[in-house]
This record gives sequence, C-alpha cells and structure tokens, in this order.
Amino acid sequence: MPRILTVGAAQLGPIQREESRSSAVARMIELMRQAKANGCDLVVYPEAALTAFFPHWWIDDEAEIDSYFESAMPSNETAPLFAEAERLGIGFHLGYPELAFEDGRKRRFNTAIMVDKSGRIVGKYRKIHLPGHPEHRPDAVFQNLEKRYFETGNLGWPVWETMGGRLGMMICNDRRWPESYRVMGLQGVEMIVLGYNTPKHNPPAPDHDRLGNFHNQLVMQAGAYQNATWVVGVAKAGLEAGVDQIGGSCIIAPTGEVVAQAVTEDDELVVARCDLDLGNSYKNSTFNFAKHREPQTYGMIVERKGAVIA
Ligand code: CDV
Repeated sequence: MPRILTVGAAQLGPIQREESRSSAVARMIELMRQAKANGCDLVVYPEAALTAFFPHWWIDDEAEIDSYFESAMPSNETAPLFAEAERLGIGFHLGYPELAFEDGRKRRFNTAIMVDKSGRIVGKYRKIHLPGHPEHRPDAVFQNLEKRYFETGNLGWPVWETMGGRLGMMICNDRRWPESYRVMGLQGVEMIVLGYNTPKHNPPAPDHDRLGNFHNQLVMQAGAYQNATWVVGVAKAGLEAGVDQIGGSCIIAPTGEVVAQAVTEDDELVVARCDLDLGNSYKNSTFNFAKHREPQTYGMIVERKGAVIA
C-alpha cells in the first residue's frame, strides 16, 4: 500500500502592517478549506505567517517588539485556525514569532509548529540560522534584524512520526545550509516543511538579486535529493510594507524534481500527492548513509541532545 501524504503549500501574499492577525488567519482558513477540498492531509503556511515581516524594520520600544510575538499557541487570534483544522481533520504547519519565558527570563524565537489532524501540536522547531545583523542600519533600503529580535533556536532538528510519515521542519534561511537537511536526513526524514520571507533585493550583495528564485529552488532541490526526502517550501510573497518578496512556493520530490509550484505572488494553494516511500530507492542506493557516508573521514561528528547520530 503506498503511503500517500497529500500536502498543500499555502503561499500567502503580502500582509501589510495595518492588517490584523484575525484577517491573516481568515485568509489562511480560506486556503485550508481549499486544501481540504483538494484532498490534503497537511497544509503548510509560511514563516512568521501572522503579520508583516517586522524584522525588516528597526523598533526601539520593547512593548512594540513584543506585540509581534505570540506568547501562547493557540492564541486568541489563531484559535479559529486550530478549530477549523480539527473540524476538517487536516494537519497544518505554522510559522510565528514566539515569546517564551524560560530559564527565568523572557526569550524570543522564530518558531514553527506541526499540528496533527486532531488539532494537537505534535512538534515545535525554533529557527537556527538567523540571517541579517543586530545593529541599526538606517541608511539601508530595508533591514534584516533577525539577529536583534530572535535568539538562535535551541531545539535542534528532531523528526516526528505523525500523519503516517516521518516529518521535520526548518525555517527560511535554514534551507540554504546543507546541515539543516542532513541532520534530519540522518534520522530518515521523509518530508521537510518550511516557510520563508525572502526579499528580491539583497542589500549586502545586490549582485545576487537576479539569482534569488534560482537559489531558492537550487538549495531545496539539492536538499531533497541528497537526503531522499520531500521538501515543501512556502513563501510569504509580494510587496509587503515596502519590501518585495519572492514567491515560488513549491513541492519537491526526493528525486530532486519540483512537482508543483506557485505561479503568483498572492494567496495561492499548490497541491501534490506525495508518496512517502518514493525516497526509499535513494536511501537504499546512492544515499545509503550506513554504507557510503564517511563521517570519520570528514572529521566531523554531528550531535543532537548529547547523542551521536552521525
Ligand atoms: N527570513 C529569512 O531568513 N530570509 C533570508 C533572507 C534575509 C536572505 C533568506 O534566506 O531567505
């Protein structure tokens, strides 16, 4: 029996600064209903999906910074999303800025969760690769202040047995780093889901601008193939608060092929029926890690929560 997980990549168009979370959630619910009508088991939303991507601008006031974060999940505004998912019997992945109280202090992370078909949060991931800079650069056309607003994620890259598969998460800039995929690949991941907010313009290196869409696909296709896993990448796209962001949300097979892709920079659902066993022939041949990897030669040991998993 093939293990099919039908997934919907729920790209969002821009969310302007004045748009409320409730309005964003209503748009997400509309995409969730479309996903259900298309037979989806799981719907994947972008990074920091509930508001405009505030790390693009400098904020001094602590209370104003906190206003972009969720201190509970579900929150009042996201409760309807959880309720609708439970009613429809569909899982979802959601990225959001998280305000946590841990180790006796306030902490801020760029976080994503996996929610199963019963509406239960089964997994949480906190973004590890934070791009940008911590200092104010008032002369830049826009900034990327993730290093100011977030701490480096501290939950590693676990994988979860859920919805009939072995699923993992990463967030945006993580997708550019081979380690992100490989740590989950070493745990036999079958589908990695991720959201992104990627400006078309790269202020520190404008000569990269013409390659933005190419690099987006390049890294996800390579990560999928080299780890024999499905990859689902979902954008918040279009012109948001003065920053133009790429779309190109796509679903990539373990073969490395893009099997479905968004064609707009607006709210758009992209669907694929994903055979979770499709990666097996790669896991058992070219990328049979036990037979062919040489970690002792690389001089590198990968550790997660103290356990050697290389
Ligand atoms: N949100 C992100 O992580 N964005 C980065 C940009 C700033 C380069 C990305 O890798 O897409």
